[in-house]
Amino acid sequence: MLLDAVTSLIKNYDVSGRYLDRDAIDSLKSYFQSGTTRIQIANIINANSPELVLNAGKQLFEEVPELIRAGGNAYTTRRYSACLRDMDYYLRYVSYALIAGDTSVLDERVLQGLRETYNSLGVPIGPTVRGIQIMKEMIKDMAFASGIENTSLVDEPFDHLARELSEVSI
Ligand SMILES: CCC1=C(C)/C(=C/C2=NC(=C\c3[nH]c(/C=C4\NC(=O)[C@H](C)[C@H]4CC)c(C)c3CCC(=O)O)/C(CCC(=O)O)=C2C)NC1=O
Repeated sequence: MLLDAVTSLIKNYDVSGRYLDRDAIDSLKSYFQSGTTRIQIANIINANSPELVLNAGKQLFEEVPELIRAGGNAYTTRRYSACLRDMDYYLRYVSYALIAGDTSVLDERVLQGLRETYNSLGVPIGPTVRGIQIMKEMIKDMAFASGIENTSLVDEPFDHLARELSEVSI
C-alpha cells in the first residue's frame, strides 16, 4: 500500500485503537510545518531532472571510469542509457517520497526485487549507491542555493534507497 506520513500514522494508531497522542501530534506538526519546504525541493527536482541525471552520471563515470570501459556494466550505449534511466527512476520516486514524507513508495515501486535483478545482470551496487548519493548532494546544494537553509529533508529518501539497496549501514 502506498502511504504518506498522515495515512501511515493513522494506520498505526488505528491498529491498536488509540487516539492520537502527543507523539502523533508532534510528528504531524513537523510534517505539515515542513510541507512548503518539501514542495519547494520537489519543484527543484522537477525543474532540473534531465540535467541532474546527466550531471550526476557524468560525475559517477569520472569517479568510477571502469564502468564505461570495455567490460564495465555501463559499457555500450544501451547499458549507458539503462544506467541513466535507472538514476532517473530513483530521482522521480524520491520526489514522490519527499512529498509523501514517507518511503513506502520507494519500497513498493523501486526496491522490490531490485537487488536480485541487479545481481543477476551484474549491475554493481556500490557505484549505484554512489550515483544516488551524488544526486542527493547536488539537490542539497541547489536547495541551499535557493534559500532553503535546512536541507536535511532531502536525506531521508535518498539514504533509504542507498541503505536498502546496499543492506549495510551507511
Ligand atoms: C521504477 C523502478 C525500476 C528500476 C529501479 C529498474 C531498474 C532496472 N535496471 C535494469 C538494468 C540496468 N541497470 C543498469 C545500471 C547501472 N550500471 C552501472 O554500471 C551503473 C553503476 C548503474 C547506473 C547508475 C544497467 C547498465 C542495466 C542494464 C544491464 C544489462 O542489461 O546488462 C533492469 C533490467 C531490465 C532493463 O534493462 O530494463 C531493471 C529492472 N527498473 C524499474 O522498473
